[in-house]
Amino acid sequence: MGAHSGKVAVVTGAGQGIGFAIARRLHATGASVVIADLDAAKGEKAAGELGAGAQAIGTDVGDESSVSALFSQVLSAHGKVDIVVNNAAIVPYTAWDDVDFGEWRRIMRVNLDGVYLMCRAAQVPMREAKYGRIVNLASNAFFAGTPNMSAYIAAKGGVIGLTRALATELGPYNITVNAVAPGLTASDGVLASPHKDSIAFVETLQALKRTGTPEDIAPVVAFLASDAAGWVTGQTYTVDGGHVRY
Ligand code: 4PL
Repeated sequence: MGAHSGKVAVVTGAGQGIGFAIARRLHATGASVVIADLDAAKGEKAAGELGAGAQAIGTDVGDESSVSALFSQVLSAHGKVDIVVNNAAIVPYTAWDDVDFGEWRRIMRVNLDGVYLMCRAAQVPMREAKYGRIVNLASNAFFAGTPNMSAYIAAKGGVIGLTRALATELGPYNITVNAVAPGLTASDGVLASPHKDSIAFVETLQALKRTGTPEDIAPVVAFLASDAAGWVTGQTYTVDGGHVRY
């Protein structure tokens, strides 16, 4: 019996990177896992790697009807949703004054509106079941004010705020809402972006002198998504090798 056996979990952005590591962890500990990624082909490939008990549903978290279709499909396949992990995000690397309003909105749409839409849809079946575990991915960049990520940091601050607010709103229904704030992590997205060039410098700021990986993030998400975390809600756990401390 794993920590998530019999549970149904939806993980957004799980076609790669931190999301995939989370999906793999929840699957390994017994959950049926739905990989909700914008890139349907990548999602299918990820689900295929996990095997039985994993499926992919192409989803745009910033689109209300796409999110609604995701939950309809999950509910008709499984009859419930125990765990939702809101991981999908755009991770930009753009100087503040090169971000125009269209780019600002694009990042807000996915990174903040997407979390709102997913939480709003998730709480319907969770309320009915009087059980739910929602884990939102924030970032330690919210605490550090990391350069070249202004819209991302503003959105992640919104995610932390929404996490606190929804913990209050959904607590009476036995739904916990928490956030995990990774630091710079050697994810697929980071390794394909200019962020990879910050790895050596950020390591000098960390208490732990190595590069964080998606496998370092997944167990903390898995804990907050488990029955064992039933007395934890409204919190943000920073998982960054001791980069920021507060
Ligand atoms: C410290 O969340 O937290 C780069 C890229 N550096 O996405 C992040 C730091 C990045 C971060 C992040």
